[in-house]
Amino acid sequence: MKSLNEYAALLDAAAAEGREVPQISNDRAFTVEEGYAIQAMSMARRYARGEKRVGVKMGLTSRAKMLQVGVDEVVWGRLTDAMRVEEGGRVSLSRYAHPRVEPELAFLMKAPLAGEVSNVEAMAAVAAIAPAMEIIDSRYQNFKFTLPDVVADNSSSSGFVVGSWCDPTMDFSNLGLIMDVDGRPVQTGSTAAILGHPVRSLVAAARMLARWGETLKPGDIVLAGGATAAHPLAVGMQIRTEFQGLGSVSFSVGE
Ligand code: OOG
Ligand code: MG
Repeated sequence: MKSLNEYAALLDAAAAEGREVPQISNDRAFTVEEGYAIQAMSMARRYARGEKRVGVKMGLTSRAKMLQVGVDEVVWGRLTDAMRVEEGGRVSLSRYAHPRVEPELAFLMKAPLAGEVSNVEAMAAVAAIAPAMEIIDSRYQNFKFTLPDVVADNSSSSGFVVGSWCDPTMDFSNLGLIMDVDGRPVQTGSTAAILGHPVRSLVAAARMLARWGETLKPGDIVLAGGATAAHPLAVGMQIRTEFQGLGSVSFSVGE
């Protein structure tokens, strides 16, 4: 049986090289708490290589996402500068194992936020919101995992692209969205799919991070979680998501 730190090293190397590893849960039983401990150790390796934490991602905040991966608990992970994809930019498929893309709403923080907070307190700490997409790439074979597995794997985080920042005082509780590939819609939905209102994902972030001694800081980006099921990426695709009232965000996929 490997130590938690050995699993962290394994997942970190798999993420860096874009390849698959067996599920930890095939090897041994472990708890969600141990999953977060592995995540922290694996991310510490990235920070040691010079990557900077730029925010966090929430995951499994919509029913569509929970059903797609068969895990029904909200999770979180860390975002680094190396995961950032330029708006309208191109990603290289060879960097990933089996990437998927999903429409997300992004928050930009202007004040610290931690612990038990109300929706109103959470929004008071938000500078802006933006249309966004996340590229998820589970490091596990066949994109299959248990709750502790996915938590250990930084909740499948791999890349994210954020569109133009918008006024957060608008009502973003139920904005329609369409994600298309080469001009054809592949997913449609609403921001209401995110826990009924995306602000609840931010409230959950503040609470969940605090358990691990982390806080949201000014300048942090928070991804609220996929509003629809994720779509597999392939070379040559042009991906674009349009959010009602927020504009659009796009990127393309190269070799
Ligand atoms: C787990 C990460 C979930 C989301 O937005 O729901 C996630 C996965 O689906 O691999 O990022
Ligand atoms: Mg996501």
